[in-house]
Amino acid sequence: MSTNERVRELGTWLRESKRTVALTGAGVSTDSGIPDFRSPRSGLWAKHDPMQVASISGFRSDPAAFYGFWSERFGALGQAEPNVAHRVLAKLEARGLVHAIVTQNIDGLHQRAGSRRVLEVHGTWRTARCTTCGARFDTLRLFDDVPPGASARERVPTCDRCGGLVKPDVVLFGEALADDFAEAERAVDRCDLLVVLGTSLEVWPVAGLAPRARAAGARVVVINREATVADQEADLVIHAELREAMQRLARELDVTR
Ligand code: CNA
Repeated sequence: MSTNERVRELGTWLRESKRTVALTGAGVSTDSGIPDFRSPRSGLWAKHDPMQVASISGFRSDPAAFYGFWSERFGALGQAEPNVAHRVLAKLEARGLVHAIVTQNIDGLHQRAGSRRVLEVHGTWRTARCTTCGARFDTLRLFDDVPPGASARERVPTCDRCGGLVKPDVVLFGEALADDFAEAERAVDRCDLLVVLGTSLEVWPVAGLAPRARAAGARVVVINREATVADQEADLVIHAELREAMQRLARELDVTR
């Protein structure tokens, strides 16, 4: 089957389905200029050690190195705009063809594109919390009072109430998932079509949602540039750039406006 035929088949399944859940990952946002983790060369793990910059033990042992990585990323995340994949998913939801988006992304771009039911199972970068007293912060304001030329250690944000270390509300390796995950499992249990987009599906327990959907009797479709862990068990696999696949899908379902 050609990519065109596969996208047409997905269009038919979306029309037939009563409850479709989209499961998205970092690949949905690369066209917005946000690098993913595992793409060869451009992925963040090609340059950074995940255990240093994305684990709770790395955060606790060297918060300055952690924030050295993240404070640069906050700027990029704050400027990113939704792309065609986010926009088509939002339109599909508005037409009743997608019922929920379960996302591993922390960038908030689905909501910015207009999606309403978004379950952020790995949290969000926009807010942060004191690890001691739980006070909440707007991440972008965390660095407001940092003087220019401050050292990496001086840039580590601390709580203005208790002096505790402040951590962004993203789920790091070694941490429990966000509350949204239980809701995501319920949404997947009730769906009859799960469309997996832009994720290698190597991160657990999210990776378990694809076999979970199949066990509940749903069809599983994968759209990704490279092979994923879910391909073998999927009912339909579309290896393509998301921009092209989603544009074709939008034309197929007449949701281009
Ligand atoms: P990943 O393991 O990096 O996989 C991304 C997948 O997307 C890869 O298989 C790529 O081949 C594929 N891909 C990349 N760009 C495209 C494209 N334009 N078209 C089609 N396919 C593409 O990332 P996962 O999401 O699977 O891993 C889960 C991690 C990534 C979660 O913990 C996230 O928090 C984390 N993450 C999120 C963001 C974000 O919020 N935008 C960015 C980077 C990492």
